[in-house]
Amino acid sequence: MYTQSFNVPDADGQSGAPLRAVPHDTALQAHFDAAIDADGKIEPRDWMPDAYRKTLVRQISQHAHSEIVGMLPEGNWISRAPSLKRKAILVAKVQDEGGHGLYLYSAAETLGTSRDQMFDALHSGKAKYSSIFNYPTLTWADVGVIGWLVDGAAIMNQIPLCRCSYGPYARAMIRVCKEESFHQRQGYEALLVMMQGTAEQKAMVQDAVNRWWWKCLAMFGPPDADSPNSVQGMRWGIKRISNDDLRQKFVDATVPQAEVLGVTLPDPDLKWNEARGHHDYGQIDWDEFWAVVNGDGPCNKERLATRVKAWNDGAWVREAALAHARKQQERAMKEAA
Ligand code: BYC
Repeated sequence: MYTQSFNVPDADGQSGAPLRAVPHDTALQAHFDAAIDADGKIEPRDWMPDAYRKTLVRQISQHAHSEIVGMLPEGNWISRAPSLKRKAILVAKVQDEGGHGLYLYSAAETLGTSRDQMFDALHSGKAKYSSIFNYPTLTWADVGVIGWLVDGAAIMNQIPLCRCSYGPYARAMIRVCKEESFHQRQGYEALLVMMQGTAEQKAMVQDAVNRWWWKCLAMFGPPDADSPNSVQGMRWGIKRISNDDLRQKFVDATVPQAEVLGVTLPDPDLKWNEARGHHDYGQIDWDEFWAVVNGDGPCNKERLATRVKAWNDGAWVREAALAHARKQQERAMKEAA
């Protein structure tokens, strides 16, 4: 998927490493601006301002980390899924999230950062990943609610990224969104089944919705007025819809789904506003959001420790794979000689 973008010739018509060392030049800047203004795509071999590159590395690597850490809360339920069917669905979903992380690391690599650098940033606690994955999954209903609400929020945020100005990111997001749509539906369907079950099952679903609703609204990021990266991100066509507008779209889309499901969204201020043509909703606890983003959520330490352990435990697999690749290459060279 990404390799095709390496075929785009650079300013000298040569191919090779990304153009990082090209000095700032007004003609190059003008060319870049014109491409952005025309809603065109920027490809890895195109000249781009350093700040654009840095913003993309920040966002794409955070996104990749979110997918990888996002495997943990649900992975926790694979061994306890209530039936073989639910287990097979959950295994496939968690595996998809791992795949999304890999597409996204590949997209970030086209910007000249290495996977090792990105992993180091995650494992040392320097890199951010989505706040939502620092909360525990207490019951089976949490798995359904993650599919319905967390993946639902993720799709709302990610569909506009399919039109992001950076080609490799936009193309990765097209596939990610298709898979996320299956994730959202499987979660909603699992909840529909539970809501036709016993009073205890219904209460379990309502309890999970109560615990996840506000965290999902916060997932879209700080209010536009407090979002330092938004204005430039929108100017560059990386972000297409603002944090607040996406949050509003999510609320409006979710209210009727909650009605069909038969659950109450835990917000006494949630009501349709005829004049705005949208639902009004209550105050998000931004102090809690920033505490979680800054490492102080209920599961931050556990999530990071699990990832670091998985990385360390997997060292022998990486070494073996590299040794195997080296041997294969040596054999191929001998045969060719
Ligand atoms: N959590 O200026 P802002 C998934 C940070 S994976 C943590 O608005 P921006 C799934 C933000 O990074 C879902 N941090 O930033 C996987 C910035 O800090 P830095 C992940 C957050 O970039 C498995 C600061 O706050 N999706 O769905 O313009 C299973 C100020 O924010 C959060 C993506 O990553 C947060 N929630 O907008 C199931 C999508 N929100 O970097 C599901 C791609 C904000 O300046 N990312 N921050 O230190 C984006 O669309 C944008 O980066 C954001 C933030 C909307 C998240």
